[in-house]
Amino acid sequence: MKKVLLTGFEPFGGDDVNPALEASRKLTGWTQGEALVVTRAIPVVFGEAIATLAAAIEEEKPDAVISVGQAGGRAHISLERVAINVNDARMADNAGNRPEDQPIDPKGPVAYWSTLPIKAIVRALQESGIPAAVSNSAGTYVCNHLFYGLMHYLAKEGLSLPAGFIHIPLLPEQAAKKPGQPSMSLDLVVRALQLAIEITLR
Ligand code: PCA
Repeated sequence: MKKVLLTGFEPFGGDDVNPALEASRKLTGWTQGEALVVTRAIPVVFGEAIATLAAAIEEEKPDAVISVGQAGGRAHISLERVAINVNDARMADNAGNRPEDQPIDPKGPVAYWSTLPIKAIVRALQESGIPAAVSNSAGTYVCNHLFYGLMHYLAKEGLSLPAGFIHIPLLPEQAAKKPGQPSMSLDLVVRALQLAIEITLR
């Protein structure tokens, strides 16, 4: 059995749900083939987000880590390619922090690549009828921050395991309050994450 740590962010920015948290809850304890999924909720707070994830990795000793966040405005599942060493918040996080133009770690490299098989996941999702694409920017808010923190932590600890970040669209009930915004059902998002997990462990 291989353990996959799947994380989902808490709600932020005035929303009362985050599809990433909802999807991760649905997948808690999911097993299929080689996979056992353990999950954690991640606060939308600079610094705390990375600390929460690092503690979870130490505790769970996973074979793979997939972090998930909401990306309003995106119509597809986004397999993030790269995490960059910057915090530049367009709005305050859930603790009121709003860093601008700051490095996440002044001594860290400029960027890290995802080590998930992003192209294979995109192909599998598309073949299953799920809109998906590679994304070349996870933004500069808490999602990119967590993604960078994840890859930096693994590098510093000398852990080479598949790890990366997936952005998902809003839920239909969120989009209903934001006319014109694309959305995706929770069932489809859950299916997409199951496929991503299966392909990552293959
Ligand atoms: N999305 C935000 C932070 C938390 C989340 O789910 C982002 O894309 O940075």
